[in-house]
Amino acid sequence: MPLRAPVMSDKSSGPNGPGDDTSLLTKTKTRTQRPPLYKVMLLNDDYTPMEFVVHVLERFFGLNHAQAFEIMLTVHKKGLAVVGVFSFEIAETKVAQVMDFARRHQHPLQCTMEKE
Ligand code: TYC
Repeated sequence: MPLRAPVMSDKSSGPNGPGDDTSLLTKTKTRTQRPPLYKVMLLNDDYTPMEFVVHVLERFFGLNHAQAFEIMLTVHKKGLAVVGVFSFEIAETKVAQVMDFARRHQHPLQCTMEKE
């Protein structure tokens, strides 16, 4: 590469030496937006059989039997429990699936979602 003598337009080496570049730099901070998340909750009632709730948790929330039983018991004792956290569309689908499944089996089980 041919060498040339430094000139004034070389911003890194102006007449006052290197580092005198007064041009304004605009820094654009890019913040990654995370999608909002929604808690899906099961509510307790006095009529839905425990085994049915356990089955729902295994079938629609991918829990193993022990996890499903534990969450079912939490709902039974505390009145409700979060069974999963999802994007809006997935949460909506889970709620609809559970509500439809419960209705078809004539159980009053309620499933709701809430922004985290
Ligand atoms: N409370 C119900 C019963 O005693 C069991 C139950 C658990 C119902 C969880 C709903 O989301 C529920 N049979």
